[in-house]
Amino acid sequence: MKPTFYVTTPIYYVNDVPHIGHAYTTVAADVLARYKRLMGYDVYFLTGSDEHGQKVEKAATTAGETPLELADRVVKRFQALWERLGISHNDFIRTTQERHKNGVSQIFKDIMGKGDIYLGEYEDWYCTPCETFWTETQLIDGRCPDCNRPVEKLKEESYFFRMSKYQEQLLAHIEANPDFIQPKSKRNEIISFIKEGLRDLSVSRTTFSWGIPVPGNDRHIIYVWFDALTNYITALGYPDETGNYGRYWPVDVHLIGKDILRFHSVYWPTFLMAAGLPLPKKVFAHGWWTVEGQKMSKSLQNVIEPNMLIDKYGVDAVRYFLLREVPFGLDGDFSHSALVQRINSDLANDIGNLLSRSTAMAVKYFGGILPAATEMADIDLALKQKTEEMVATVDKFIDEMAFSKALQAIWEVISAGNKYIDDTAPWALAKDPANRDRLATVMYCLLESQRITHFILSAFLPTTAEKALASLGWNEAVSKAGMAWGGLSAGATITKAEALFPRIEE
Ligand code: ME8
Repeated sequence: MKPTFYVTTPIYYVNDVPHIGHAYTTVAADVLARYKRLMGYDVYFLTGSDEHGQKVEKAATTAGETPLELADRVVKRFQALWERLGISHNDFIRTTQERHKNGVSQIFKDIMGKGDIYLGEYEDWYCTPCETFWTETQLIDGRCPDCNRPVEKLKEESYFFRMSKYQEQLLAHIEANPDFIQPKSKRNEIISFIKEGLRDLSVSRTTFSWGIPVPGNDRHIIYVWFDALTNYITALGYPDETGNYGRYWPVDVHLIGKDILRFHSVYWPTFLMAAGLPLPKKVFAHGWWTVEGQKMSKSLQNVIEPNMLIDKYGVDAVRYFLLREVPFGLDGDFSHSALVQRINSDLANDIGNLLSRSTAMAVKYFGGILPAATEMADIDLALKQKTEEMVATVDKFIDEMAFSKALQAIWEVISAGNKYIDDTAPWALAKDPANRDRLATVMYCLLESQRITHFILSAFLPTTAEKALASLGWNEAVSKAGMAWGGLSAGATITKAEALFPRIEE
């Protein structure tokens, strides 16, 4: 049986349209999913939409729609974008689906049955846009500490989750599992937060109606984060534990932005503890994108729309830039000039040129029929070794979610390929028929190194890799074996590759 790998993105709110931040997390999860499939895993990749709560209700009122009409309309934009971006998710969960609503009610009831959800009364400062209550001391200058907007005092009857009860158990879990929360700096922040003391959490609202009612008391709506987080198991069919839930839970990694780490590393694990379910293996919080040095916001009108970038630069250039430009886990800045720079140097120049030069020579010198390698010289063995080492390095970096380092390692092999051409000078070898065997070996090594490179790159740049592999005459089924040197067989048909990435003149 194949080992399993379950990866998720946040489920995005439908009161906002998709932008580069949403694309970022989703592309990263896609790379992970595609890579693990290459490595022979049985992968389940989940994304979806968060459709309940006051924010969506308000946005719908403003738009003159019902919340469901709004959700139906906006969810299509997310789904269309994922299609364009080549996202290979196995499932898309919407929190308005019956499977989700049933699962959430069931878990809420289970935890209530165990006495860890109880009815009480709440009075505190509430930030409507963030749907979060804050204590007096958490406010900054009387405003929401997350978004800096005004808060209002709210008093309501509420169900509470006994989160305080799980403080020590959660801390012990974090201590015992150093990789549970990543990156490390974020883990330390969460540990400090928990040590300040966990209060019981209000998990129902009576101030609006768009959501899942509390079982047995439908004056109350289940708190949107309780509802949303549970998607990670309702999508697997929970409470039915036999199917996908039994197969894929606990999740290998929840990929999220740093804005929602507390929900994923404090609330969610304690809900699961209360329900008696296993905890996620890893929660990884990546950094935040700004745009040309500024926070992305509707009011600044600087929100980067991924469709517009894809139209202009192509899907793989966008995927590449997002994961190459900024180390995963750190904050980054989006700028058009940086994107154009990456496209022209890394894509058009390095990888694109290498493939078109190499395939053109194979066509010119061998009529497009891949020759066999005969005797390998040191320089050939060095290229082979570099390629093989890259495969191992990439594996390690991907396990660490170090996508930019993985790409860097791949690009080192691409540079080595370009240098190999300069050093071996195939055009000089071609002048003398006595060098025919030598030329054959050079061509084989050059093309095989790129075959492996594009094979592994298919996780990052699926459209480009498919074109490249086709021109390298490689059309075998995807399997881990494809990473090994020697995959290309003599006699394969090589066709001259078109420019993979046109240069951008601006
Ligand atoms: O928080 N930089 O949904 P959301 C990087 N529904 N990533 C960004 C980003 C930016 N500037 N802006 C958004 C929610 N993101 C909840 C989640 S999960 C059970 C419920 C990405 O639509 C990043 O992944 O506000 C962030 O965590 C997510 O979008 C927030 O999406």
